[in-house]
Amino acid sequence: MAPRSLLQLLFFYLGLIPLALALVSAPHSFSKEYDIPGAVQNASSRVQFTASAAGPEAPKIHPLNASTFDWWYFDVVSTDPTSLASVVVVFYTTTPEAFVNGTLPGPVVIQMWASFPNGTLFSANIEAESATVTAGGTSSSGVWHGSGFRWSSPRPSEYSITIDAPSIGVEGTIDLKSTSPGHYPCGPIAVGQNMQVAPHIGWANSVPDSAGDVLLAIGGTKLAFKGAGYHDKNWSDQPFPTNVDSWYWGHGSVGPYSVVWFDVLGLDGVEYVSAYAAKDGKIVVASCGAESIRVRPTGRNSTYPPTISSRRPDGYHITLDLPEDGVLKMDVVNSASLVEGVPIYARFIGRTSGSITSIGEGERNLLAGVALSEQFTMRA
Ligand SMILES: *[C@@H]1O[C@H](CO)[C@@H](O)[C@H](O)[C@H]1NC(C)=O
Ligand SMILES: *[C@@H]1O[C@H](CO)[C@@H](O)[C@H](O)[C@H]1NC(C)=O
Ligand SMILES: *[C@@H]1O[C@H](CO)[C@@H](O)[C@H](O)[C@H]1NC(C)=O
Ligand SMILES: *[C@@H]1O[C@H](CO)[C@@H](O)[C@H](O)[C@H]1NC(C)=O
Ligand SMILES: *[C@@H]1O[C@H](CO)[C@@H](O)[C@H](O)[C@H]1NC(C)=O
Ligand SMILES: CC(=O)N[C@H]1CO[C@H](CO)[C@@H](O)[C@@H]1O
Repeated sequence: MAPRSLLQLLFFYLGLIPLALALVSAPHSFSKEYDIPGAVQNASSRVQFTASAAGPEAPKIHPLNASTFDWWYFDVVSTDPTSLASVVVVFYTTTPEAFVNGTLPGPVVIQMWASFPNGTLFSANIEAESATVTAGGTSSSGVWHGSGFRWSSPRPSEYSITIDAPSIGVEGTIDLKSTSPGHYPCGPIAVGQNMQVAPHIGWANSVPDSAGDVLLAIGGTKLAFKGAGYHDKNWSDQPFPTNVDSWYWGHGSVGPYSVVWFDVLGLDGVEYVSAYAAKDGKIVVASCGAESIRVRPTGRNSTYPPTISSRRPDGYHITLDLPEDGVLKMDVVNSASLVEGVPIYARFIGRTSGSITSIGEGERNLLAGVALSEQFTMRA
């Protein structure tokens, strides 16, 4: 009898292996795969602006038509104060008309920008044949077929971009390990949340801050650095210029806080905002309340609202209302421009400083950090 029960035992434990594997891979087990064709569809798109169980990473536009866009954005900025190194990669599904007029081919395309430690810039666009996105929970992967660019989640809340694109002379990896919980414009990641940061502008920020690790070769020159990484996605059911007058967006750290700001002036004349700050891996504010945040340009050329001719301020002053910690004031001083030659758009690396003012403790200065910011203006 003994050998038989040993065998039974063996089969019992063997039976557990698939179960154990299923449990280990549970975060991925609800993933869904989406195929995005390389041609724009002549159909009305279904567009999602209320969060569902499909999560922040899933495509929000089905199918992509000529007036919609849906994309996935990643960046890393060096945290070494002596370095101007950065990288930005955007996986787009958009027509040239839906975003900003022919600055991009389309509809399935990658845009990449990098800056070397001395500030020298690199940028390239690369077209893909079609795309496949797999998304579930805080994991996703995307393959832009034929471009040499893909990303995946080796573990939940981790993202790894792999590049093998000889046509533009770029290869290597960009890794993000999230340190701050994701959010939607008005609150944490949860089913039922509003996903519009301004009318018709969808936004989901899976990685507000992370430990970023970049190892690239660009035209045979190595670009390797560690820094603050960020990942989000945005989408719309209408062409971008239909709804946006101007906006300020960025992410940065100051003291113990990881901050993401969004301050949009809609074409309807209304200012829409989204405030996010996290500390010790927990959200301290995630709000779209009108008083939760204010972002204004500072220094030279600080016209507000910004116009196409006055578009490059020295920096930004950002005030956030943190419900428990007090009022966070943050100044960003731009130290390098990362995009040249696009009149309606600017992107900067910046250095931050700031203070927190709380009842009882007065105003305390915070340790400096780095930021990556952008502004759009459609105003002549
Ligand atoms: C799109 O479909 C509509 C309705 O079927 C048709 O009238 C129109 O000509 C089509 N447009 C294009 C560009 O194919
Ligand atoms: C695309 O879909 C959107 C949302 O359904 C719709 O408003 C728009 O008219 C469509 N555009 C085209 C060019 O079919
Ligand atoms: C788009 O192109 C039109 C026509 O050339 C031009 O009037 C408009 O200013 C452009 N918009 C942007 C955002 O570049
Ligand atoms: C800046 O760094 C890049 C990459 O290492 C190099 O190719 C370039 O010559 C440098 N430029 C200057 C002005 O030193
Ligand atoms: C989407 O978000 C990224 C970063 O948040 C930003 O670079 C991009 O301009 C945004 N665009 C739109 C149209 O929402
Ligand atoms: C467009 C614009 O106003 N540019 C100004 C930005 O600030 C510098 C320094 O004051 C001026 O020289 C530019 O003319």
